[in-house]
Amino acid sequence: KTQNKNIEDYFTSSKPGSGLDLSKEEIKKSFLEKLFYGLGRIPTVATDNDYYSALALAVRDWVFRQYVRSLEEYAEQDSRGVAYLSAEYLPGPHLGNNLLNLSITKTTREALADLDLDLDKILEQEVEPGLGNGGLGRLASCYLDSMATLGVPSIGYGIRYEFGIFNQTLKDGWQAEVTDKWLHYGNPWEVVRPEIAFEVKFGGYTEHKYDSNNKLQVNWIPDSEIRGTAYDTPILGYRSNGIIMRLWSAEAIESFDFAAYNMGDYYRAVEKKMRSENITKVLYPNDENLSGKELRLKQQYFFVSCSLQDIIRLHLLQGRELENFHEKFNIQLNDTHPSIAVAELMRILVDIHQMEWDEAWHVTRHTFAYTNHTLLPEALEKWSVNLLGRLLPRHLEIIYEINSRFLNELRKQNFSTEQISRMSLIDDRGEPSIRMAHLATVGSHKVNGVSALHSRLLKSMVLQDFAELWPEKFTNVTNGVAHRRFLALSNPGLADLITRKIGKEWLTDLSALRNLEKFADDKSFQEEWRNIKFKNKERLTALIEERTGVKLDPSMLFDIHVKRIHEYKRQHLKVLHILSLYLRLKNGKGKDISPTSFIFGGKAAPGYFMAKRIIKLITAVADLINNDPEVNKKLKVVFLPNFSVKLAQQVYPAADLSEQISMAGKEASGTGNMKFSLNGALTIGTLDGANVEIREEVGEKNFFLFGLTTEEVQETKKAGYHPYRIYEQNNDLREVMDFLISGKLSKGDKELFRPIYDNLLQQDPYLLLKDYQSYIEAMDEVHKTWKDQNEWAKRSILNVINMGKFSSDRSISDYCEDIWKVETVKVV
Ligand code: CRA
Repeated sequence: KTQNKNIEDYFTSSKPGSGLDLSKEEIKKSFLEKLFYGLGRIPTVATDNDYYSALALAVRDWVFRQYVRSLEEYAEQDSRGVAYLSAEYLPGPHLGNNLLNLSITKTTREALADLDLDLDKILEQEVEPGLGNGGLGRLASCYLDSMATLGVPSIGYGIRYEFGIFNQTLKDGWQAEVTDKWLHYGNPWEVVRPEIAFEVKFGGYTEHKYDSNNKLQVNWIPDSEIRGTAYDTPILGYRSNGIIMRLWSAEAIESFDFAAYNMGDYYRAVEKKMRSENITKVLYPNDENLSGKELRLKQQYFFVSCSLQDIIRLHLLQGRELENFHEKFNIQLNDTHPSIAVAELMRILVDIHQMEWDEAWHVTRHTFAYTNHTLLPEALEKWSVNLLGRLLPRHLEIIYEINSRFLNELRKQNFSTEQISRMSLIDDRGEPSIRMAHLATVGSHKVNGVSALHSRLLKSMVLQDFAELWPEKFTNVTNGVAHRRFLALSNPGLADLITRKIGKEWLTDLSALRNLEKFADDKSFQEEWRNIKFKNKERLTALIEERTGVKLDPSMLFDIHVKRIHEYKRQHLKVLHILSLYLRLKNGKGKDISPTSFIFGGKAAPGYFMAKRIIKLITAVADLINNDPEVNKKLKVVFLPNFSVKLAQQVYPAADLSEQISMAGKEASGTGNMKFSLNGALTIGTLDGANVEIREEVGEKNFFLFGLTTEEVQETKKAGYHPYRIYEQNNDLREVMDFLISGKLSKGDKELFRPIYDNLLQQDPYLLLKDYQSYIEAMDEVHKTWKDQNEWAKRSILNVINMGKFSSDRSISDYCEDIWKVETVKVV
């Protein structure tokens, strides 16, 4: 660390000014300076991407101002901090959101117009970082937004994947994956910190020795080592603090293979370098069986190890002792992906800093908190003992030690052998493996689910034994969404109307939307409301036509199902409904059907056979219906490829109906459900995840409910479920099902959709047939309600104004109070 009095004096005397509310002239000047001298471009050669980069660089400076001001505040207050560990982030485009948070969107638009440039065109240039799969990654980004806005001293740690989630295209109606090259045109938002770099070890063996004080000393002798370098992206809150998202990128340690190098085997040395850099090359698309994937475990340990080393560095830099590490830092584990951190912190404290085991364990347990995001058995992470022991031999020993102490405790408390083997961190039925959720639970002081229902099920099913042992450890934090991005930024029409009526308070307190209640019945307000929705639908219609060639009619009901494609989310139940409408129309029984456009979007994991076939089914149904003049005035179907945050921002504002139709008990929370309602869509849904709470908030009348409850699902399965019987008894359903294998969807190929047909008739694990009739009836109710446009508008308004609870600001406040116990410090 260099001491430079002059610079320090300058810094303290010229307190960094605010980055907010800049003037048109300031913006213009910075933009042009970045273009000319930051990028070295002259007007004759500058491209749209140069304009985008120049503006991004200018904006980044202002965001950093807010960040620097925040750091000063935190240092002064000596606050307790939060490190959010997440293997995934989906920030979405940064530029528009930062302009909004700096309150300079309008001024920037004017500044650029003076230069004959169009802000919207420049915004369009941004390629978003696709560093996540879906809900979990997007949630992490919403949380960074709210942590910044609320002034939580915090940092988000993750992985800088060179290739993020694949881009989805359609080939002959099937999903085809294309590599995501988000860094191709550079990334103006990040700053590399070559001096914030840590070494991470892998493999090898351990040596156990007693030192002169007869204390056991364990030495890990790895067989390879790589370096992780920090890349920082500043994240700005709304007219508030800046925080850092710090992503680690792997690189080889040059000197590692000196032997080979010196022997003249230059190529082998470089080859090895390339291999170690593989660690952060690509994000794993989820839903596949990841348990054997060595590189995935390497990614997890790599980013955890870098992050912990960094947090400890920050702690020691402030002259503190490790004994009170937990009093200064909270580390939140976003699912089990970073849960190896429990063993890693123990290793650092015990092996490197010579702390006694018991004290280290006390510090560790009080540092971590764990959020569970899923009950799906196939998604609960387990690592084979064999693999983990080979990659992380010392961690395996530590996990065994944690486990043996834990199980001893249980024995002392007279737990049964059966219970003890259920709770063990090691599952030794079959190939021995480590239950990462157990490791995270034992190593944390709080465990939370992501909706009231999910947290309840977590306690009564997956972690039941633990919840009985430590009831106070378990809590709920219902998910929330960044309402500034998903309403203020992406639905400017609606945001404007709201602000005109009730002022800007809702931007920082979403529950202020309740002040609109008096307008819910006001006819002229309803009309304005409807006009805004219509304009949003026109915009989406244009985009869909451009991307797919299908032209929708914005006066139709826009019925939208966007999310990852997964059987439990039941996109194929929606398809059965569409086919039932099609057949009704064909049979001349369709007079009650309201003209509807069905819009689907979402990626399937590349190795997920059924999900990919469901996409093909949707596109086949779309081809059939859109090209049939007998029905295509009333029905249109479209699959919008490559769903992303950027696309989502155009989709939610244009929705009339939000499909949230997972089998009850499977969707931990959902967050798309919140974004739809926030933009005035009504929901058709089951009592699953956060749907339950959304329905509570918006009122039963304003939510189309159908389907079995979680308890009924369990009972149905217990009693022995026979989907074939339902098929036999329900004529309409039978007609729809048989249509799947009639060949009419597939140019005569009767086998194409047979896997779906067979699966539903023989197993139907997600109870589509069981919920079918109830869904059809609820949809009929939707179509009836749509015919009364005033009533629909009223319900839409009531949805939006009751969304206060679902801001991620509320979620983060809950985390602060219940789990992190941190004070917020806001700079303005
Ligand atoms: N797939 C859940 O399934 C939830 C998000 C965020 C998920 C969603 O219902 O809204 O997390 N679970 O909490 C998950 O990723 C590993 O588990 C998701 O995105």
